[in-house]
Order: sequence, then structure tokens, then C-alpha cells
Amino acid sequence: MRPRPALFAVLTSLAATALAVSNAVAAPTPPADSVSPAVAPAATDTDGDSLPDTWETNGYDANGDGVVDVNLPALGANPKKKDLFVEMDYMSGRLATTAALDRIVQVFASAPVSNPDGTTGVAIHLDAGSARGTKYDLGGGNEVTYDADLNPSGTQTTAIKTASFASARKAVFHYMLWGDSYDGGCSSGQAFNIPNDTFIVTVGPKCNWNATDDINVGTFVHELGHNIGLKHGGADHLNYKPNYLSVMNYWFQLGGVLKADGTKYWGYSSVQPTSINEARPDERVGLGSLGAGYLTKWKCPNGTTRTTAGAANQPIDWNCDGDTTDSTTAADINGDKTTSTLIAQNNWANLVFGGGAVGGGSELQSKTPASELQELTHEEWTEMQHR
Ligand SMILES: [Ca+2]
Ligand SMILES: [Ca+2]
Ligand SMILES: [Ca+2]
Ligand SMILES: [Ca+2]
Ligand SMILES: [Zn+2]
Repeated sequence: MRPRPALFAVLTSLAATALAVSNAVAAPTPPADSVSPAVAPAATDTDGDSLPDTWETNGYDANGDGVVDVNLPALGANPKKKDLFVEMDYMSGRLATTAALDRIVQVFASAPVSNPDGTTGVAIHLDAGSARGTKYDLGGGNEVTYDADLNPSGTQTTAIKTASFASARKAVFHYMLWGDSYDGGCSSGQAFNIPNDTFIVTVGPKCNWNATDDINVGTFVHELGHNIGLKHGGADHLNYKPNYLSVMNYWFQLGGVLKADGTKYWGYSSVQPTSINEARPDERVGLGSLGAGYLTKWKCPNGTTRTTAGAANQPIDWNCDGDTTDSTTAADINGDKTTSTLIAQNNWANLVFGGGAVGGGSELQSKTPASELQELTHEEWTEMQHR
């Protein structure tokens, strides 16, 4: 937000004083030295996507010179529907296919998120420049120089972003990069902070990812999820919770959330099934009624992985002893060697729009390496598939 003109501050301060006087009966007058500075009224944002109505209606003038720099209405913004804009730059061979981009758009379009215009879903606008046809060309995405290892990832991503992303877009667009690998490792991606405005997807050849559309879609949606406030455990960072039916959960990032009808879902959780107390998980209730549409996965005490044979509202053998009747036996169901209560989250009901510079905030420093942002590696994914 730009500083307000001094005259406006004075007028606002006078108005606040007048208001305080008129309310004198209701509110005790504070001591003179405790009067807080007047705060500028927040811009109206009818749909809550962090993009003010004025930007979505008239365009965004980044430097205040009266010329629109980012023409949001022309880019498809709607002041009464939640919009997400993502500029995608890419190294050679790394950009997801048009089919994968279509799937990402569909995940957001079908989200159970309501809008002031009466529709549901989030409109995500992906910009690959000219590489994937007019549908994904908002004039910004471009190929960048191939670097098989972004190292250090925060610094090198910022350098590429600075060179390849119009600074006027920072308040509107998330920035992402389809790369190969980073920090000398084989992690699938990185969002640097939660929430944030920047992320990378790094499922490239250096670590033999052989990235399919599934892997590209799951990782893109996962990393963007961090940008919009989502964590590996919902409100916390506990991973591998069987009741957290989201691509934010490593069980499901690369293989999809498993539906009871045999299909896979590549988005965020839309239900919050019952919590599981690992000190005495009740096998008889499974994930409860909200687990009805899903299968799930969990860890046995010997470290092996199980997947439910049927819908997860049925009883589940959490301690893997062959019955589904235990209710007082401890079991480390998410395999983190601690006993916790595993609490799920309805992700779609907890999105945070406006991370980092998006919506006019400040850019954030990279927090990596941070424990909550150590992402799924190729080795972990290979292990997961073979157990
Ligand atoms: Ca808005
Ligand atoms: Ca909007
Ligand atoms: Ca059992
Ligand atoms: Ca545990
Ligand atoms: Zn993650």
C-alpha cells in the first residue's frame, strides 16, 4: 500500500476526533498520548480474493501515474468471483502439458467455494505466454535459461523472477517456475513460505522424476496450496494423516486423493473427517461418515503402508493386528514416531488469498530450509510406491 497524502491523514484524524467526541457518552475518552494513528480504510474487496474491486473493475495502476499497468478485466478478473493469477515461467521441457493445465483449472473451477455472483469455484488464470495456446497466454510466461539445480533455491528463484516477471504484476500474479531440481536435492517443489506469492515445481530429469501429468498437476496444486495458506497437516504441519484428504498430504500429492469410486482427486480437502487420537484410536468408526466417498492410507507399527480396501467410513485396522475392533490401543498411524491427535482440515474453507506481495502486501524472504517446507523427495515417493 502506498503512503497516504498528508492532507488526507489530517482530515481523517480530524474526522476521527469528531467521531470520538460524538461517541463520548458511549466510550471513555482515552488519554491524549494513547491516540493511535488513523488507519486508511481497506479497499473494498467484495469477493475476498485480495484483489480490490477497483483493480478488478478498472485495472491496476502500480505506480500511480494514472496509466493502468495490469489490465485485470482484460485478463478475466471478476470483482464478484475469486480469481487467482499465476505467471508460469519454465525451463526447456519442464512446462506442463495443456492437458495438465486444463486439469489444474478444473480443480479450482469445481471447488466448493461460493462467490458473490452466485457461482461456485475459483477462477485460476494460468499464464504460460505463447507456449500453450491463447487459452493460457496472458502475455507473461516465458522460457528461462536451463539450470538443473537452483542452488541456493531462494536466491536463484528470486533472480530469475526479477529478470522475467514484470514488477507491476507482483500485486496481482503469483509467480511460479517449472524447473528441474534445487538445493542439490531431489525435492518435488518449494513454496519458500506459507502463505506466499512464489513457488517452484522441480520434478525434472536430474532426479529421474519422469514427470507425468499426474505428478505435474499434484505438485503444482500442492505448492500453490502453500502460497494460499495450506500446510501438510491442515492447521499444523503433521504429515501423512489418513483423515486429511488433500494433495497437501504427502500420501496424496503425487498419486491423487483416492476416491471410493476408484477415481482420483487432485485438489484440496473439502471435508474435515473426525479427529484420530493415536493414544486410543477407535478402529470401529474409521474416518466417520465424512470418509464415505474416499479410500485412505496409513502406516502400520512395523512401518509398512496400508490402503483401505473400501470406503473409509468403514472400520479400519489402525494397529494392523488383523481386527477392526480396537479402541484403547495406541498406534502411530501417521508414522512420525510420536503419539498425537490427528486433526484434519477442510482446505477450501481455509484458503488465504493475498500471500506475499499479492493484493498489495510485502514480498517475503525465503524461509527455507524450514521443517514445514521440506518437500516430498523422489526417494520418498519411490519408497511409497513400493511398500
Ligand atoms: Ca476481489
Ligand atoms: Ca475476483
Ligand atoms: Ca486392530
Ligand atoms: Ca503419530
Ligand atoms: Zn509441501
